[in-house]
Amino acid sequence: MKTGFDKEVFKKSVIYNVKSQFRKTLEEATPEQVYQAVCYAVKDVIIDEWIATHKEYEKQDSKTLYYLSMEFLMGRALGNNIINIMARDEIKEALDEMGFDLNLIEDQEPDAALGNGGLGRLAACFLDSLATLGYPAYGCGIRYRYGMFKQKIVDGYQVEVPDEWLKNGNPFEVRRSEYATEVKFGGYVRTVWENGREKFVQEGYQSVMAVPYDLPVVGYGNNVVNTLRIWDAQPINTFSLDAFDRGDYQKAVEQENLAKNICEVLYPNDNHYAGKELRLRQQYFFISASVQRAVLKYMEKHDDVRKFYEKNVFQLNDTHPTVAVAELMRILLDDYGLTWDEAWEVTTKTCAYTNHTIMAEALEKWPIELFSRLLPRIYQIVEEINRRFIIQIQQKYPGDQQKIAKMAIIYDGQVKMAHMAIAGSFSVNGVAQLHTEILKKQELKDFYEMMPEKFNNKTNGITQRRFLLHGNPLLADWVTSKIGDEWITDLSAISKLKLYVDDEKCQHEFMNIKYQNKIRLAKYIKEHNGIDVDPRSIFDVQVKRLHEYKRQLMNILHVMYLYNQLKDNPEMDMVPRTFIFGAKAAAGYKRAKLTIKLINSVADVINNDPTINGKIKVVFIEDYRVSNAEIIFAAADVSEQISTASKEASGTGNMKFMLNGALTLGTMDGANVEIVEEVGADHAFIFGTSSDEIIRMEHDRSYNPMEIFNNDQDIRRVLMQLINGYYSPQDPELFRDIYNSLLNTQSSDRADTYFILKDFKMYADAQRRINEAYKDEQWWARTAMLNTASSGKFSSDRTIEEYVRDIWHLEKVKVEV
Ligand code: DL6
Repeated sequence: MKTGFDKEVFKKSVIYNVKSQFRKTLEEATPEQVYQAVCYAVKDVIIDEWIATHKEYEKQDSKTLYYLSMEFLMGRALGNNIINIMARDEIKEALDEMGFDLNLIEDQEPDAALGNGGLGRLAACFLDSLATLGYPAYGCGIRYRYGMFKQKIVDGYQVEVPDEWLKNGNPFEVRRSEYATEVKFGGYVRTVWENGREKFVQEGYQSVMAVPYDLPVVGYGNNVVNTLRIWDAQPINTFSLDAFDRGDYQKAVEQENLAKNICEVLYPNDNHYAGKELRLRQQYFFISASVQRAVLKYMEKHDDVRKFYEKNVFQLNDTHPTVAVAELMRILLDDYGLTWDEAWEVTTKTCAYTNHTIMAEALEKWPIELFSRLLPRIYQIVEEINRRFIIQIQQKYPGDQQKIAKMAIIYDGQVKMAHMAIAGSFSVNGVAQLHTEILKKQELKDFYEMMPEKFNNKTNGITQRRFLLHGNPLLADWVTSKIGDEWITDLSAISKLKLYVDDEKCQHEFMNIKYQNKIRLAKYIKEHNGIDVDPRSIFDVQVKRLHEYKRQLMNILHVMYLYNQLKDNPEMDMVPRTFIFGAKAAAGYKRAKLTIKLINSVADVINNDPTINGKIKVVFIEDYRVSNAEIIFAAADVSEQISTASKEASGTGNMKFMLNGALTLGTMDGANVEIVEEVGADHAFIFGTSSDEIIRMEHDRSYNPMEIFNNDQDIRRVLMQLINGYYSPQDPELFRDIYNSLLNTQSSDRADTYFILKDFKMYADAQRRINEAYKDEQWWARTAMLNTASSGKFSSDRTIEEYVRDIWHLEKVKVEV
């Protein structure tokens, strides 16, 4: 525990908060009210450190990172904050003495689900690491009123329910109305001459007020508290008198609605771009506010905006915040009167871009008509950036029109955000070695060839403080008892566990903890799904967003195949297996939603078949999110990372499973490659077609799944069960689309776009190897321990240090309270 935490003061604070917030005594308060009161008491502890941190940053005039992201998938704050102020034991004790269970209180908190999946959770892990390492940083995003939808499963189908996470307020946030900033949309640009200079004035626009809410991001045990700043939109003048006076009622209503709509909801698409006008509004809204504020803050203490980049760096989390390039240019040109070259130098020394996907459907391209109507001044600037960029291309590749067609920022009636991000940034990074290589050799080849110095790799990471220390307290305590607690802030130290992997007693302890965690998950499944699962069975888990490239379909087809084998041969030698799925599908993604229905239909048949003696169970965990993920990772034996090679940029779930001692069953894709490198190929189950081979087959279109279907009766049997009503007797046609997707060419797409049939038998073989390996208890225990012990590389602390070293160049700051 850190000094300075006073249990008795804390208790009084909780009692006082219940009284002042809810006019109740502790006995009368609901669990939710007690939760709020506890949060306010914790906030009291944090707030002094928060103030002190920012004072220190100011004193040192530190260079600051702005991590610009449409998504921050933070999960719950209370448990994490308590851990990071190092007061968990004391607070638990204090609450015990008051008659409350800390775990139940933590369960009152809604997840802050301001993100879809990997990209948003990565941003949250990065914030945790930045604060823990003591680097000055802001996360900048949107305060969506509704975050990622809640998923209900009704009759096997996904139903989306709005996520009212702010219903009871957010105790940790602080509204900073003093930093409210105007953001302008639409209108037109008038050119005026002033003192012999051309000036651009936006007129006839609509505007909204961006109001920031700050959330504390608490570093682990170091007094550092950084800020996640999320912006809310408010009308400038609600029903402004002006508008009424002129009878312009319509305009006043429009302003009000514009503000209301902007922050209403997170677009629930992962790796898919929907091209909606409101999305572009959201992007410009939070970027304009964040960039304006960053420049103003800098100018409070400095007088030369030309040196802005010396003290500030903007990391663009995918292309979503790319409009920052043009917005910074606008501010420098129009508000500070810099020349184009001066402004461009500042901008390209400030911005850096991370690419998170090669999926074509995720690439953002905005129609010129929409972009220029919504952001007329910004569009002018983008046109000029494009004009100059094309000149550069022409100089490098004289006469090569193809290069311009492939690389221009504006082309074919569209503004291409990735191209602008690359042109406007000094660094472009992928998120795992393989991904970065694919970017360089395939997807961004032309850009790499023209400016190789910008490209670099930063393999993703995860915070061990949430995904081991908080999510798996039994294992965390055990690890600490063996090797001390250094791993909490330096995960490379976890390799010291390697000393114990051959120690039988340790193996036993390790597997016993896994067993306890499996009991915890089994209880959760019983409560939430009403299904009994046997904690002695292999817990084989695939939890992540539902997307065809992630191949949940291959997993469930394999379950169907295994079930067929078991039906044919009930005595088959098989370790009981519980296949656990958790996944949200984008609301409009029909095939993904049908896959959820398929999983649940298969579960219904198999779980209710007494003839297989419970050897297979299938569970679909409803509403997969950060808070239940922590319980799931801790309990997994097998981590399914089975994307089509080349498609998963990195993956981060794979790292969370590894840290918690699960063995990877995966393709050589994303960060799986590096996981295997760390733990050794003998300690993971790797299968499938290589990324080179996949890319080759995509190019020469040589792959024909029908051949496999015709020649393999096991596969044919499984696929026929999709269309003969085996799992949908009421509606045999229900899964026809899935069947078709595997065998029939779909519009422009090849059949079986994600090579499921191609990899199927290799996958089944890897599954068989798992079955055999699990029987050797000692081998499994040793390998599970070895996975935990080899996970050091995958801390987001390591990732952040690499960003700092190669891109951000920040200085660590010490905060004394
Ligand atoms: O980099 C974080 C995460 C990767 O681990 C996943 O592999 C990748 O799919 C994900 N990408 C996205 C892309 N969204 N968009 N655009 O979420 O990023």
